[in-house]
Amino acid sequence: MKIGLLGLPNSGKTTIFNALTRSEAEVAAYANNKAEPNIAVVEVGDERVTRLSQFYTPKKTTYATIEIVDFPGFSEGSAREGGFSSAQMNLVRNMDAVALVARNFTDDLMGDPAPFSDINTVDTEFILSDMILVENRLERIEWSSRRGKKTNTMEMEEKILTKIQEELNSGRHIRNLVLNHNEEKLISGFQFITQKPFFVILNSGEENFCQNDDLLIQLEEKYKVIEFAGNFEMELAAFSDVEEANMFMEDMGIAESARDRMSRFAYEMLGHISFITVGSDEVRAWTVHNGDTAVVAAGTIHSDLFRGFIRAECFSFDDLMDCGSEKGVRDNGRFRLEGRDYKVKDGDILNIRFNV
Ligand SMILES: Nc1nc2c(ncn2[C@@H]2O[C@H](COP(=O)(O)OP(=O)(O)OP(=O)(O)O)[C@@H](O)[C@H]2O)c(=O)[nH]1
Ligand SMILES: [Mg+2]
Repeated sequence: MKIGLLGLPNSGKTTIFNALTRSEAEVAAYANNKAEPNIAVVEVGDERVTRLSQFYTPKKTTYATIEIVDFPGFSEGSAREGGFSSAQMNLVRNMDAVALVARNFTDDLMGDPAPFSDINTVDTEFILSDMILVENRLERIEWSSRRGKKTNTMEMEEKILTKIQEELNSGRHIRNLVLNHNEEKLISGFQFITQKPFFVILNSGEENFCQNDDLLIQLEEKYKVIEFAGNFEMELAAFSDVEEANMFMEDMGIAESARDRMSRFAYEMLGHISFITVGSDEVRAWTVHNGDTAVVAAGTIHSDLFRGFIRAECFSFDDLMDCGSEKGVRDNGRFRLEGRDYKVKDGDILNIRFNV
C-alpha cells in the first residue's frame, strides 16, 4: 500500500514523514519545491505477528509494510504545467491513498493556522488536475470523431468522462460517483487523484494537540481525519531510549506511535485486513481487502497458489492463543478446512494446499 503525503508548503509533510518512517529527511521552512519526493517503507506494527514469532521462533519474521511518499508542497498552480513535473504528477497518481497534511500550528513565517482554507486550496488543485486529464482526453476523442475514427469504446469513454467532468465542475470528487464495473474499468488507466481514498492529517502543534475537538468535528463532517503532533512525534521517533519516549508520549496523551496509529487508520480506511502464514521458516503478515476470498489471498502469496489452489487450512490467531498449540486447536475442533470462496478474516492463520 502506498500513501502519498500532500499539502501546502510548510504544512509539515516532511516532519510527519520523519515521524512515521524514523527517517531524517531535511525539514526546512521554504524548502525547494522542485525537490524529489522522500520515499520510505515502514513496517506495520502487529502484536499478533510479534507473538506468533515468539511462538514459532522462525528464521525470519516479516511484517506487512506501507510505503510512504513525502511530496514537495502542492499549492495553487501545482496541477498546471510548470507546477508539479509530469514525473511527480505520475507518482502522485500511482498512490493507493492520498493524505492531505494540513497545518494546525502557529508558525513565525506562516502565521496562524487556517486548516480549512488550506485544505480547500489543495483540494481544488486535485480537482483541477483531474479536470485537465479529462479535458485532454475528451479533446482527443473529439479529434478522432472529426476524422471518423471514433470507436465504440471511445463513445463509452466519452459518456463516462462527461459525467466525471460535471462532477468535477461542481467541485466534487470522482470518488462520490457511483460507477459500474465497466465504467470503472474504462477509466482505471487515468488514475484520477480524486478517485483515490483520501484523508486529512491534521498536523497540530505541541501546544494545541488534543485540544481541537470543535475543529475535528467540523472537519469530520467532510473528511476522514487523523490528528498528529508532527514535530513532537518526529522528535519522539528519533529517541533511542524507548521507555523514555513512551513516557513523553504518555504525558502528551498519545497512546501509540504515529506509525501505529497511521497504519491502523489506513487499514480501516482502505478496508484492508491481514492474514498470517506461520512455520519454522517464516512468520509473515499479508495484506488483503476485507471480503477477499481464500483463493485471492493465496494469490497474494504466489500466483502458483492461486492457480493450483485446493483448500486453505485455517485457524485464527485467537484460536491459537486460547488453545495454546496447534494440537490444542485441532483437539478443540477449531481447525478448519476452507474452500476457495471462503472470506478471509483479519487475523486468520492460513496454510494453502495447492497443486500445480
Ligand atoms: N511548531 C511546529 N512547527 C512545525 C510542526 N511541523 C512542522 N513544523 C515546522 O514547519 C516547517 C516546515 O516543516 P516541513 O516538515 O519541512 O514542511 P513540509 O510540508 O515538508 O514543507 P515543504 O516540503 O517545503 O512543502 C519547519 O520549520 C518545521 O519545523 C509542528 O508540528 N509544530
Ligand atoms: Mg517537505
